[in-house]
Amino acid sequence: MALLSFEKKYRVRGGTLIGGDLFDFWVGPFYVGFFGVTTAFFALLGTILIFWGAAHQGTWNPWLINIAPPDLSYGLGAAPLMEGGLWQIITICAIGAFCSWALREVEICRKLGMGYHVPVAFSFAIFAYVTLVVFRPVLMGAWGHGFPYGIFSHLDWVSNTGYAYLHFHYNPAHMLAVTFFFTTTLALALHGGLILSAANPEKGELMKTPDHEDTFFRDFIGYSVGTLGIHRLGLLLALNAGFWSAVCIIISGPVWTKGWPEWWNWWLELPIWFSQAGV
Ligand code: UQ2
Repeated sequence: MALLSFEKKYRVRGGTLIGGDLFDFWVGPFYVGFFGVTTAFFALLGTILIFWGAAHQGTWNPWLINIAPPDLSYGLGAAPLMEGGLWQIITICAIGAFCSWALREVEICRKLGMGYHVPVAFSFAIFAYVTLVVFRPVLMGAWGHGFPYGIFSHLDWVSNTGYAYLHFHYNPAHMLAVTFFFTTTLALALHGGLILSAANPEKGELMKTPDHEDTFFRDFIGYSVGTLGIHRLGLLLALNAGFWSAVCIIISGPVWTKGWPEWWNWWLELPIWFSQAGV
């Protein structure tokens, strides 16, 4: 179907979650929708508040702008605007914008009669963010455990939080998350390379088909995961990367308060080792 007739067929009203026909229209190429409006509202307000906070701090150096969460002494209460209150409102704006964006994806999926894979995937990213700034701080009893909004400041937070558990790479969930991140890049590199190699033939030759893609990997490693399979695999790998990232940070503090290297003592304590007298 040509693009123009496709749009004529599918750019129709309906499929909205709330509000009915309100905002159920397009502005140029963009679908507006109720959640487009709420996304714009939260994103704009949050961004303005970051700039407002920067103005009060007296730095416009983009590397140094820092909107910090409240001091731990405020616990889970509301803090004064310039002492973490701004961070609290900006966090609400961020969550409002991210969730609105996900629901906007849902509405567009419904209009087109597609599956919800994209909003489901995005929800894993939202879950990882909300774990950092809401779930873990709530479990640890203070908003001050959230990470600060700033380029260098959030890097310092990651480093400090890592060292608080002595060596974060010994965190088993962190190991899983890192492994999934790397495997995602491996899968995307293989897939991107394979598609481009088939789609870019020698000058004057025709583009190759998926049979060539299958055959390359069958010749190469005796197995092809398939054209649909590689996308299932990619989604599975990417979602696991985000999921285990959230798990690795939520267990650091609420579940395990010691250094992560010490967690592995269960291995040394297995009753399978030859005992030494008195040990
Ligand atoms: C494949 C296939 C694709 C692909 C890729 C493969 C025709 C176009 C990349 C090969 C992938 C395999 C064998 C899985 C590798 C496993 C991990 C965990 C990275 O067979 O089908 O479709 O893009």
